[in-house]
Amino acid sequence: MNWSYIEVPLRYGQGKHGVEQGPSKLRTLGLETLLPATTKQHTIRVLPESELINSEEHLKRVDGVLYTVQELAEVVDAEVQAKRFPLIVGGDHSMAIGTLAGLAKTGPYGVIWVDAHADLNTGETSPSGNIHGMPLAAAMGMGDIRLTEVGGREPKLAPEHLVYMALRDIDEGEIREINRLGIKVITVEEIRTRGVDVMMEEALTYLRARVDRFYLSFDMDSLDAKLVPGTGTPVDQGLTAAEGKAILAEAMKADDLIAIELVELNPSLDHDDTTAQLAFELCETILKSKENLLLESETV
Ligand code: NNH
Ligand code: MN
Ligand code: MN
Ligand code: MN
Repeated sequence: MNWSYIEVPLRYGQGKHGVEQGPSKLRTLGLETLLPATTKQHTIRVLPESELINSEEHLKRVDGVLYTVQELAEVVDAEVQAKRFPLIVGGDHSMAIGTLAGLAKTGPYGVIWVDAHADLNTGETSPSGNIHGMPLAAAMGMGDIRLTEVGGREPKLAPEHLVYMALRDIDEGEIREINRLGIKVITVEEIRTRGVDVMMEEALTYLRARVDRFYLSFDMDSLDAKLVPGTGTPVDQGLTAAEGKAILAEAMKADDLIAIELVELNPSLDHDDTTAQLAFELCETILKSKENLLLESETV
């Protein structure tokens, strides 16, 4: 497998400084040593703060988000077309507007969204105006046209091609939409009682009945608040570290997985690098997955 490593130092999708340093923090911890030598590396550009026009209460810093996700969409598309496997690290979750739009260029795909939050708000339903709570709505064609038209007019994702995992902090408007659209939700409780492998199998069976490839987006706040002080919006009753790693390891076993994304590490909020260390270990789980090691040794 040929890897593509994409850093997205974006923070404009939410209000807290520091999340833009996620990728550089992972590098400090030694991430580069985990990347196979042939990995194609990219760092997506962000708009300098001095050029930001922060005028819209319902879509905060929208120009800053758009600047980055447009480029990310192009890079993700190019990498997938070049048959490389992107590992995309953030940065806040608004960047997924770009990932979702980039993947859509080559046709339908499924999504496993591992997150405490649904990220299904529009400017109208959002309690915060933060775009990191909106990427899935934008991808489904809901909300402001500037967000829905990143990468083209057509919706980038169908509601029946999405599975949530670890969801537990959902806004009113989002609950309405999840019910209206019939989106599949897997809770922490189900993961705990039935097991990660069983629930991943269920998610993949659901998606495979509908699409022939999928991507996984992992928000650090899917993990329990106690484990992740270094994320912007921690939520109690989340996944354990072992469960998070097992989800990623299971996903990596699937040969129809086309991309993976890790977001919302905020080193400025962290305590003694605990969240950063955990994010590093999650990357390690991804990059050292069995299948990858197998392929690596084959080429030696
Ligand atoms: N639902 C809230 C909002 O839209 C919080 C979203 N925060 C996240 N999402 N971290 O993953 O503002
Ligand atoms: Mn999120
Ligand atoms: Mn979240
Ligand atoms: Mn379909």
